[in-house]
Amino acid sequence: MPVEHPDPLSFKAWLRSEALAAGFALAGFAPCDPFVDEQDRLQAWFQEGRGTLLPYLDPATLHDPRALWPKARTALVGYFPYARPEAVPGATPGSLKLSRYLWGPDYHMLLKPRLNRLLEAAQVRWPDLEGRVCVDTAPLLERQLATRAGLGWQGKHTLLIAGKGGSWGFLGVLLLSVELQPDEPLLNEHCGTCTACLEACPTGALDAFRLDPARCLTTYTIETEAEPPAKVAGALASSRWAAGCDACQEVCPWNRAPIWGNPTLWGGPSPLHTLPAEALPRAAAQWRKLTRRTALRRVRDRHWRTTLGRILGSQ
Ligand code: B12
Ligand code: SF4
Ligand code: SF4
Repeated sequence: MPVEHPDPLSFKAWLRSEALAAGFALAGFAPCDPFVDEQDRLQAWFQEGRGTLLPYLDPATLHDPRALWPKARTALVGYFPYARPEAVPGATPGSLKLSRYLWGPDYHMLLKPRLNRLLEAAQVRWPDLEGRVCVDTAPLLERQLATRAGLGWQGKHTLLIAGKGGSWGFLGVLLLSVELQPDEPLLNEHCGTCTACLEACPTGALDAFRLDPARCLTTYTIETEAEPPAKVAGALASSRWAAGCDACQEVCPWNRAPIWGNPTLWGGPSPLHTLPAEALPRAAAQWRKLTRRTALRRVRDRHWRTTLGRILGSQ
């Protein structure tokens, strides 16, 4: 007997409403065709050595979602807000700045199970449906997919701005083996003449729509323990961004009244956010205790100590 499929349009509407019910503030649909327009830009980006500190980014496959998974036809892209108005890095006098995205639980752990459950429920409705969940770690141009799905545009700081919803949100992608009608992509960016993020970046890592990871503070505080160049090390010490960095988003006018994260998920400050810098823990056991169940656990205690040493001097 042939397998019965639901009407694709009502299936798509159901998928979107389930994604929203799972905590995504926005969800859109994009085709998984290669990003032909990005190919030259990608090539230039890698030729300039921008990927050197991020060896997991593969220029040969990044432009094509089907290089990651050949069955991919449609991408459901979700935007999951995380910032809270009361979570302001460095608000307590003397404290260091820890990026907003690290204040709560590890987002991989939050988004992946939600998308996996959505896939399982979808497979019940569409019997031979296959899917792949991608949150951050897959070689996939998530922000470009989000733009294609109509969620927003890549600002000059390169992050996805969901219009008035701002940019304080994670992206999660569910690749599906079925072709569903795509949403209208956003064809234009809305940064206009603004250059606030380029000017606010403590290290000069940004030029319009392009970031140099070898100068971004997030690279040195999260991704690698490699020694930053002197100028970046100076900016790290003076800006006091000790884990991640929000400087380019804090100044963005689109973040004036953003979509805020759910308060029950993204809690208030821990001692790591309020202690004076000199009193912050350096011992591994203390670090592990204070970072339990938070995204900060991804930073190894040795790396944390190195960063503290770089900011405070290694006394
Ligand atoms: C590697 C990576 C990093 C690297 C490099 C960042 C980068 N911009 O590429 C580092 C470690 C620096 C980093 C930092 C951060 N990251 Co990060 N990161 C990623 C990751 C894993 C891959 C990104 C990637 O593929 N980069 C490759 C380059 C080539 O892509 P690109 O910057 O878009 O480059 C294109 C543009 O420059 C364009 N271009 C070039 N010239 C021109 C000219 C014009 C006119 C235009 C329009 C475009 C254009 O062409 C290039 C090629 O397509 C993604 C997850 C994912 N799989 O997508 C998360 C991701 C981008 N990161 C995220 C976050 C939250 C951050 C931080 C905010 C964390 C923090 N607070 O510290 C910072 C922000 C720094 C910043 N301003 O981007 C979120 C962003 C959510 C959002 N709203 O957009 C993502 C999507 C993770 C997630 N799943 O939520 N990250
Ligand atoms: S995250 Fe910080 S260092 Fe990196 S580009 Fe943005 S402002 Fe610059
Ligand atoms: S600060 Fe200005 S230029 Fe930068 S992303 Fe926001 S609107 Fe665009």
